[in-house]
Amino acid sequence: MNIPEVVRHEELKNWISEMADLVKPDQVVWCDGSDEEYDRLCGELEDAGTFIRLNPDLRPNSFLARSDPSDVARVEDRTYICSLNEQDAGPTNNWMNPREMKDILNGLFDGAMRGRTMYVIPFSMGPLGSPIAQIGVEVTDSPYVVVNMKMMTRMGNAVYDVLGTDGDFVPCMHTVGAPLEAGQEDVSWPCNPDVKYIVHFPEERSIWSYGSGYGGNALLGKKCLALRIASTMARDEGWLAEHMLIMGVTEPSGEKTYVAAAFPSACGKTNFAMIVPPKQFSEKGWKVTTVGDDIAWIKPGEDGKLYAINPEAGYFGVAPGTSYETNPSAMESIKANCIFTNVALTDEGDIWWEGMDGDPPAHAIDWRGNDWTPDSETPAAHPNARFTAPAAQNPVIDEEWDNPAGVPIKAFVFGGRRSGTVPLVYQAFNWAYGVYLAATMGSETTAAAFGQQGVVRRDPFAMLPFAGYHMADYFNHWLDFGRNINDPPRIFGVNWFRRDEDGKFVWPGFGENMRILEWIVNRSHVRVGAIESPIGWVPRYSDINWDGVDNFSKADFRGAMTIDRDDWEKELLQHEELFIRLYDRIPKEMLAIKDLTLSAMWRTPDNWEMTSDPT
Ligand code: SAT
Ligand code: MN
Repeated sequence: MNIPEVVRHEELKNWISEMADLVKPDQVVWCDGSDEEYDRLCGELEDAGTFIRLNPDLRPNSFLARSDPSDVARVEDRTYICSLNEQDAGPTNNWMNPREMKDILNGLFDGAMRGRTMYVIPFSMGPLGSPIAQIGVEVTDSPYVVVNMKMMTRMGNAVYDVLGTDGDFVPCMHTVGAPLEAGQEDVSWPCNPDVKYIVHFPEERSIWSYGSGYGGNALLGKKCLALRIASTMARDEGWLAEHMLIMGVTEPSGEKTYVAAAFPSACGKTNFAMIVPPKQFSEKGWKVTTVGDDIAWIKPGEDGKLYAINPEAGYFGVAPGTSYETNPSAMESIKANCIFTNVALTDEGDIWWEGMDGDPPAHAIDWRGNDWTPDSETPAAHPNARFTAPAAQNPVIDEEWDNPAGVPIKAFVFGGRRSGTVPLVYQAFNWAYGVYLAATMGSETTAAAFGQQGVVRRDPFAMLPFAGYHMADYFNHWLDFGRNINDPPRIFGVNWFRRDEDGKFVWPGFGENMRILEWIVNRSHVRVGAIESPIGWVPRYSDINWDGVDNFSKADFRGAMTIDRDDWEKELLQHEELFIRLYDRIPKEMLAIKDLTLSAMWRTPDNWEMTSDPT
């Protein structure tokens, strides 16, 4: 094996040669992260039929990949947290004894890269050398993974300088699990349709992934390292690894406030991170800029403030529904130099998906490679089709997004998709109430039928599939963390998805969310009023800036803000179900706050009008 000179880390070299002995590839390639390497690999992917080069006039230097229909999303039921003790993984994670799991994996990985190339990918999650960043090294037999990692992380030789001779790194093993026998022809998307394992060893801080080439199953820097492993590091070391976007909100005065927000998958996180303020705001000088759209790592600074970085360097965004109407900055970000997976191909050699601006094409090739017309019964793009785009192409990227020191966070926002019960916006009374708010957040799994509520899945902190340890310990870590900060960020809940009795959304959403964001920013600087409701502080109609709105009445606002006692009694019972599931380690604060909220509900008079202006 030819080890490049830049690699001076004995432990890393040993690990790579051990792995090569195990998986038995035809050759080992140490990736340098250069543009030349990227172009060469994209060319090879084209030759192999994995990539289709898009029309260079319409979508320069961009490619389409179609995955195997069995390999289109993260596989939560195949994802494991293999801590030494089962209790440490908690009831919300799959667990197996680490020794048993190692036996399985060693068997599966033995010879798994036969007939293929083993790539070694050095990468940094976060700006190189940032005190908040972490280094990983991924070994993979998928060149598709290599080129995606180049966009999603800081990848390349510079990582070895940071690593030196004895720096820490997270070893990430990945194989598509499809070895090639001599003479066997490859397929365009190799994977193992029958066997998949996405495995984390939190004590050892290592990741093993087998059988999938898609997204978070295979790009191991993202959900596996930056959330599951990092959350355990954060617990042990006193910081936070969160499923949050980070945005900068600039006011007409020039003051900028950074806000971090957590939403479960498919609640429009990327859109919110790139929100376009309504004309009445932008004309006055309001601006929103993006630090990150998916993950935040947050550490207390010497000055007592909390500093956040986006550990990623690209966006792996859901394509369907993305348009100039819903997210112009995302559309600008994907004009060139992108990889598209499982979207449709137009006759002109461009991409298309459901929800894109304009009319659907009269004919296209769908994500399975079949002819498609608007009359077809199946969608042209897979619902989980993705774009991979460099963050630097985002026209509203924050100027501090790459700052190794991070940006100071002033507010945390938590939101789910709820057709009822949860008001448009409310602010937790204090840190512990905020932890409660986040711990009990939920989202509806299925689109709600008219007038009916869908099924609510509790998704604490939007971390249900991503917490690398016992969820109740995670709540405890948040409580502890807040105890040690003098002036912690304020915590808010939002719900853009409430519906009326006719099933219609009560809040217009999109750019109008800026009005709620302004209140959040003002509240986090303690400079606007609010009134007390049983669940937290809420704005009066007059506390929100309605400039330029003529079709949202005070009554509409009341509809969006209602906190109904019967609904909340049911809601609190559902919180209790979550707590019972986590009973062995649930912090007593959670139970106390539930009881306090219930008694506050009962102390509130029946005719209480929280949206009335006290004049
Ligand atoms: O595939 S990813 O895990 O990167 C995205 C997602 O499913 O949230
Ligand atoms: Mn996500």
